[in-house]
Parts: sequence; structure tokens; C-alpha cells
Amino acid sequence: MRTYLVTGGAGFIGSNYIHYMFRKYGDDIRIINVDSLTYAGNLENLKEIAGRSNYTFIRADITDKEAIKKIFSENEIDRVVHFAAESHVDRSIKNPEVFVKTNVLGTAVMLNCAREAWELPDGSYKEDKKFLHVSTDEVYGSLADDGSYFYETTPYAPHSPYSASKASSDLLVKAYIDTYHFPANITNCSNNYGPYQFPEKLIPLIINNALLGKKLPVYGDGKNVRDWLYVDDHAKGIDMVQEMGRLGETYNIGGHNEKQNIEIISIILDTLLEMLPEDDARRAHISRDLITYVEDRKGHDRRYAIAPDKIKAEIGWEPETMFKDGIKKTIAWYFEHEDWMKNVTSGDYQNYYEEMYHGK
Ligand code: NAD
Ligand code: TDX
Repeated sequence: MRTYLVTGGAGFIGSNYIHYMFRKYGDDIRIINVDSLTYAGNLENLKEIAGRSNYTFIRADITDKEAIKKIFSENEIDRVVHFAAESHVDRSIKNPEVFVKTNVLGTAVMLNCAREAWELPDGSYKEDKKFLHVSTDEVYGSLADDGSYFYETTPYAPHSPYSASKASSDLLVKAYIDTYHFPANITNCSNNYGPYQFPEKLIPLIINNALLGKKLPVYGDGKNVRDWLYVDDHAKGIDMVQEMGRLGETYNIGGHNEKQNIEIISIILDTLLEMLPEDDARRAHISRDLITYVEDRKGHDRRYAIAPDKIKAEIGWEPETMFKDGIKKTIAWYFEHEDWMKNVTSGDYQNYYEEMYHGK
């Protein structure tokens, strides 16, 4: 039975990935989730699977060398899937240092511990060990509105402290591949959306504010473009790259779904009105009048767009969820999980760990 060490599994994409993996492999795999539970880590995301005998949660910081070493020495890890990171661009503009610590130093610790555990005296590696580093399209910088795309060969040109720290972590992984022939892959994915996304990010923020009748803040002219991918499609892509990708290679994962921010907001407003029952009082305040243009994000990248040609040609992965369907599923999830949103926005979810794991 393969053992996965997933970092950052209590966050948005990590928790969706863990759910996806248990749906796909059931009892045929074991997952150890290591997460330090920052503001973005929420064990409620995993409560349905918390009791599984083939799942273990370990609260630890990926920059804590001794803690990570211990996990490798006590378990025969076959796969590392490394999500843990500080992930929000606006926070990185206010407080860059923690991004460098977690994203760069944390990745170095993960790489080093995996290498120590897996490398044999002759410099080769134990059989069938693989490390996958989850990264972002933001490392490639910004595109003009001219139909161009990011490819795996596009030079790195990050602009925010977040993307600079992710680019640094990618380069460390590439250095391990080149220097030590370390068995790793990198995936660079576009913007994700779906269940369990923290409401500091555009889509859940707009859904939540619209339902509450609060203003919908639009940075700059609202015409910045992002390429949105439903989170399950990303989870599937990660698993396919890890099992079918060529070791040492980078694969871009993207949705072929470019939209201006203002279009996203319009779609959300229309979909909310379509989905809410006729007698729901919230319908009264859901309107375009809530849209409020605010000061632009500093260094705001204009456009991101992935050409997922390589992953399609080599591995056969393609985005499956159309945006109109993915956004409905996402909104339906938020409708069904009002308590999750209340807990997250009030900070109550941070007590969950104490309740769940008290005395353990
Ligand atoms: P998130 O902020 O929702 O989750 C991050 C998780 O990492 C949280 O559970 C947090 O507690 C944990 N964490 C943070 N610092 C840690 C530390 N020092 N030690 C251990 N755990 C720590 O992020 P996300 O949106 O799920 O993104 C996951 C990964 O995917 C990140 O590496 C991000 O760069 C990448 N990515 C995200 C997107 C996106 O649209 N969200 C797109 C492409 C790539
Ligand atoms: O209130 C807002 N108003 C607004 O106009 C927020 C929160 C965002 N925006 C704009 C900024 C971006 O152009 O919406 C777009 C999306 O913003 P975010 O949701 O913050 O995502 P982004 O900055 O594009 O980065 C995301 O995708 C790539 C993730 O946060 C990263 O972790 C990932 O690497």
C-alpha cells in the first residue's frame, strides 16, 4: 500500500485533493497530512474522512526540520505532494517575510528530508519514490491581452512577493532534480475555485458578500484576466502527473477558461439569482449595485493564461468541468455549508482543532 505525505492538506486545494484521492483509491492508499494550521488551514474541511484508519493528521510546520525528519523516519513515505504554502497575494504584499519562510525554506526542508530518506549510498533512489511540488502560473509573470499563453518554457518573471517565493521554491526543486537527480515533478496551475476556498479569494468572497448584501470590491478596472479551473480537475491532474508524468518534468495545468474579474462577478450574481428560491429574502439585495471599484492591487498582474498542451499530449489530462457547471457546484456547496462560512469568517474554526484533538 502506497503512503502519501501531503503537506498543507487542511487548506483549500490540499483538502479537495485528499477527498479526491480517497474517492479514487479508497483503502488502497494511506495519507499522512502534515499541516501547521495557519489561518488558512481548517480541519473542518476534512471532518468526513478524519476517522479513516488509512488517514493520519500531524500538526507540524514544514520549516521544522526535526518534525519533518521524524515523519520520514517513522513512516515509509512513497509519495510527497507538497501544497503547504502561504497563498494569498494581498497578504504577501503586506507581509512578505512569512512567504519566504514557508514557501522557500519550507520547500527546502521538504526536499532535504525526502532526499535523506530516499537516497541510496550510490546516489540512486529507493524504487518508486516521487515528490510533486504544487506551484502556480503566477511564476511566469503577466501576459498582455493578446492571446498569448504561458508554456513550460516561458521564462520566470514573478511580480508579487507571493509569486517570487513560489518561483524560488520551483527553482529549488529544479536544482534538486539537476544536482541530485531527485525524483520530482512540478505542476504550475492556474486559479482554482470550488468548495472549501477561504473567503479572502475572489470567488468565495464575492459569493459570501453578495449573499450578505455587502459591497463587492473590484480592484482597478476589473478587466484583469484569470484562467479558472475547478479544483477537482486540478486534483486529478496532480495525481495523473505523479503517476504518468516523466520524472524531472514540469507540467502546466490550466482551464482554458479565461475571464475578466468583472465577468466572474456578473456570472456569480446571475447564478445566485438563478439558484436561490423565489421566496428567499436575499434576492432583494443581490444586484450589480453592490459592485464597488476600489484601489488597484499593487503590481497587479494583468492576465494569466495556461496552454495545457504538454499535459494533454503526454498524459491525456484535460479540464473537464465547464465554468458554468463548476460555479453552480461551488455556489451549491456554499449554500449547503453556511456554518462552514460562518465559522471561517468569525474565526471559530480555529477552535475546532482544540475540540477535535484535545488531549491527543
Ligand atoms: P491555502 O492557503 O488554502 O492552504 C495552505 C495550507 O498550507 C493551509 O492548510 C495552511 O495551514 C498550510 N500551511 C501554511 N504554512 C504552513 C507551514 N509553514 N507548515 C505547514 N503547513 C502550512 O492554499 P491553496 O489555495 O490550497 O494552495 C495550495 C497550494 O497550491 C499552494 O502551494 C499554492 O501556491 C498552490 N496554488 C494555488 C492556486 C489557487 O488558485 N489557490 C493555484 C495554483 C497553485
Ligand atoms: O476582493 C478582490 N477583488 C478583486 O478584484 C479580490 C480578493 C481579488 N480581486 C482580483 C485580483 C485578481 O485579479 O481578482 C483576481 C483574483 O484574485 P485572487 O482570488 O486573490 O487570486 P490571484 O491573486 O489571481 O491568485 C490566486 O491564483 C493563483 C491564488 O490566490 C494563488 O494562490 C494562486 O497561485
